[in-house]
Amino acid sequence: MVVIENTPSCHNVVVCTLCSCYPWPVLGLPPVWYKSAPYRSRAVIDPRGVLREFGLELDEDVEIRVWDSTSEMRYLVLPERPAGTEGMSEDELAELVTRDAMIGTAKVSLSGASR
Ligand SMILES: [Co+2]
Repeated sequence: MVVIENTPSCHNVVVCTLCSCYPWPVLGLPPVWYKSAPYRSRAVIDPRGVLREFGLELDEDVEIRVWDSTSEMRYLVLPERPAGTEGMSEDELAELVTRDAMIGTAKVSLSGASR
């Protein structure tokens, strides 16, 4: 398993174009949309558009990298730390992290789980 880090200039998204490979030991069962044909094909062709449909609008100057999972290689996104969390403990930060943030279809926000 490989963990890829989101930064202010680069956002990572995980997909499995072939089937539905997923880091299930860490994240549990994949959401239904992860296994859907539209997500699997469009995440590669139009990642910015797909993220927009998830409610995630990224600036044009933010690079989007799409990681295609296989049975040998699974990816997990390390979300970007949101502003205003400087004084928070590791446990408090962990509570902000959502499943979707670790797939890359959401960011971590101070308001917690947004979906
Ligand atoms: Co697969």
